[in-house]
Amino acid sequence: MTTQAFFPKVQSPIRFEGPKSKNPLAFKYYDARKKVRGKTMAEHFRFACAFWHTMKGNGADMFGPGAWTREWAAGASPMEIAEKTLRANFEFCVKMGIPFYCFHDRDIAPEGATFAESCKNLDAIVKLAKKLQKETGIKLLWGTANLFSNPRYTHGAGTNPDAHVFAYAVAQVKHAMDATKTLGGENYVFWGGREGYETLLNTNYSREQETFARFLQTAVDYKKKIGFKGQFLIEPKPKEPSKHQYDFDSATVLGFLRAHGLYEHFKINVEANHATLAGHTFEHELTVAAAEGKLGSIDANTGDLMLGWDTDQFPTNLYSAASAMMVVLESGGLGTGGFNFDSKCRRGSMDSLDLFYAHIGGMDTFARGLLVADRMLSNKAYDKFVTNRYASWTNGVGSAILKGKMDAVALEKWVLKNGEPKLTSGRQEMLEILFNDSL
Ligand code: XLS
Ligand code: CA
Ligand code: CA
Repeated sequence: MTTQAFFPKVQSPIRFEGPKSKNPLAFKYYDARKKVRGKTMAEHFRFACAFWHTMKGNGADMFGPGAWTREWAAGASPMEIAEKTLRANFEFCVKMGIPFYCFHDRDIAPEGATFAESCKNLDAIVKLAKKLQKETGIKLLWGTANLFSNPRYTHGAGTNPDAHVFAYAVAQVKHAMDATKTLGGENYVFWGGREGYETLLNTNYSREQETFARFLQTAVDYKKKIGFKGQFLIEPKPKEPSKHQYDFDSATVLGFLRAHGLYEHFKINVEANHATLAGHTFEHELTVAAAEGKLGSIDANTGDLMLGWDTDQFPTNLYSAASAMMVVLESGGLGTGGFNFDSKCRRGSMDSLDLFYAHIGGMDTFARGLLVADRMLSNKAYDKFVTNRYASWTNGVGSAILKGKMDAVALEKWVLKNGEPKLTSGRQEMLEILFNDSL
């Protein structure tokens, strides 16, 4: 593949060695070919590497700039670095056995002095990416446009008070969608990093809702125009960088799409860390999306509940992964989506070998979560529990209510005749034991 190896400490692809292995550079649970409920683990997860963290990460945090320079991040020009970084991405994915990657336009190619130059840079890198995808078999899970780093987007992109910035953002999305289409991307993501506001003293909320809808509609129209077949995804996040972000959570996004005639065109990309920032669990956000058949893809990471910000850590919590996998299994899987590691190594993990440990840990956590979810859902003591709890809706008065056959008068009559309902335990503690027993 590439002539230069950026990860010489890992000579051959990471293998599955089973739970007894003591090798930290091996999978203990993720066995790509193992079948669970009729699908291989590889098919369940469709894991992806997040270019911006894995390849571009430099240990920066909000109290310090980059702390290290990766082997591929030095070169004579921004384009030379971009090319090396792209090659490192493919080497990493191949060695990890990760079949997909995801990018923002400005991760893979540097922004130029003008819009035209930025487009030219992106086109050149996309050409190389296409070649490397072909050589390695690694595919693009999704592409997106970075509409939040450049100062021009300080007051938003699709919600900017200045129509000039709106126009720029649409032009950038157009080009990023072209790139995603050229690379056979299976999805295209919209994350509204600065689509929100800081203070109502300078904000026309209704106008911003209107222009945001127009922004998304423009993308929908362009998608149709070029025949891009990938799935559009919106990624909710309640705050950070803006104080009030419009795409607060799954429920808010679905309501917004419905209100603006955009519902059929989008699904949701649920990120675990954004769920907890919104005061929800990861599985809650997955459930809300899945309930409407809108669970499109997952950004697999975790926050730190002791820190109030988006730490984008690699997932290690088995309880959370298993809870999430129960929702994924019950909803029938992610379709064209996958599990993208929108996660970064900590500032103190400066060795590029740490990237391997991090991804292995994340993949094993989810693989184990899948096995636990399967055990829990197959447990005879559990599998009918929820169905039975709602049995009153399948016949008698419940079924008549759902069919709209019981108005308030009829229900008053029914209650007068049938008296007080009997209280039934929700058995939460018993179910928690069953869940823990499956771990
Ligand atoms: C930031 C988001 C971002 C999106 C893609 O918090 O997670 O990385 O996933 O723009
Ligand atoms: Ca994300
Ligand atoms: Ca995040």
